[in-house]
Amino acid sequence: MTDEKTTSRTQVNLVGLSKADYRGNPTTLCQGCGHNSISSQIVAACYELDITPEDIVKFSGIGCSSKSPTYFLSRSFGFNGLHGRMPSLATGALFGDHTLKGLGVSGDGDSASIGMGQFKHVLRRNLRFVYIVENNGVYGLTKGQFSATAEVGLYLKGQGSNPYMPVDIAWEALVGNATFVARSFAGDPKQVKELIKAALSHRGIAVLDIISPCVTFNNKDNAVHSYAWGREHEVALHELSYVPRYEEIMVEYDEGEMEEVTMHDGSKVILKKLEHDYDPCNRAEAMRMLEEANEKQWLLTGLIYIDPDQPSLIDIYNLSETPLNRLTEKRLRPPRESIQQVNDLMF
Ligand SMILES: Cc1ncc(C[n+]2csc(CCOP(=O)(O)OP(=O)(O)O)c2C)c(N)n1
Ligand code: SF4
Ligand SMILES: [Mg+2]
Repeated sequence: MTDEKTTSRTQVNLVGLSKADYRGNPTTLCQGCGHNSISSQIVAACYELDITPEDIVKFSGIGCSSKSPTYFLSRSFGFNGLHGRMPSLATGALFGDHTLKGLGVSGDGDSASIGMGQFKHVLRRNLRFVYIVENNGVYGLTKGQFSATAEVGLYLKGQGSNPYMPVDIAWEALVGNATFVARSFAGDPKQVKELIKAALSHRGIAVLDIISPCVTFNNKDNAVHSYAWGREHEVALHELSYVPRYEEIMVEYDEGEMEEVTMHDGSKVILKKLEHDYDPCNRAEAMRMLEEANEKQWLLTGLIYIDPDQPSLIDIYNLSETPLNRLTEKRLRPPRESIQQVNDLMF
């Protein structure tokens, strides 16, 4: 056994678990698939945040990406839904038990094609939910057809040239009133991990559009969703380090201005700014930056937008502190007098 493996088995976090307790089954995806790298960062983020795996519930739709919840957090409950239907499944389950943290993995086909309607509506409801789109520009599972996020003019063997303009997941999330919008690249594991940690602490919908290359069907160097293009064009909005409340604040970057964003639950996202003085609370500026990035062909990564103050779906319905699925029959059944009062009001 290597030193690294021994350490990861023996070192435990604040809830007494080792990193191995957060892993899932061995992956069956292609070697080098970006989705595998994202699964590893979900494992690392949950371990570092000291989350008890049983407090998370996983969701997905259909696709290679949607298979990946099997490869992390095997101690958490998981629901593999129908194609494009992850949001309604998650809404129902989290409404039933709002004490669980919801984490969903979808694909660009699953969210930007068949599931676009569901995607848009879960945003405006502000469900407390981490919504990861593993975006590779193709339908990987069904052998590489263009998805709605593929760039116009992309040429793929067996598909020809894509004639359509692409859907931009981050843009759709922003105009759809998502309260947390971020973009990253599977080849940048540190940024992916920090963004997942921040998303897990957000009290509303957190959309992470992660460019995740399909090494089998869409990884030519000139393709926007490839490793080579991503590495060459990535422009980070800021260096990002998420620091939970109970950890000592450590800053590992040398220079530059710092900005602290206070989330609804008091936790913090610490941003180190590069030369551009970027404010992720400014929605209009976020839109302008995305538009400029598209024009200049930058892969803009980092926390693009956050609004920690919007009420979530659970706040809007003013649900009882005890989750609905744990209310006893006695508490669910109103007394005879209350029913009489309602009836009296109606007739
Ligand atoms: C209702 C329905 N229509 C079509 C399919 C076929 N199908 C399975 S996965 C998929 C696309 C998956 O693409 P994406 O979400 O991008 O995931 P990836 O495999 O690229 O990770 C399609 C069209 C299906 N399973 N169900
Ligand atoms: S076909 Fe593409 S998306 Fe699917 S597992 Fe292989 S590399 Fe990943
Ligand atoms: Mg895809």
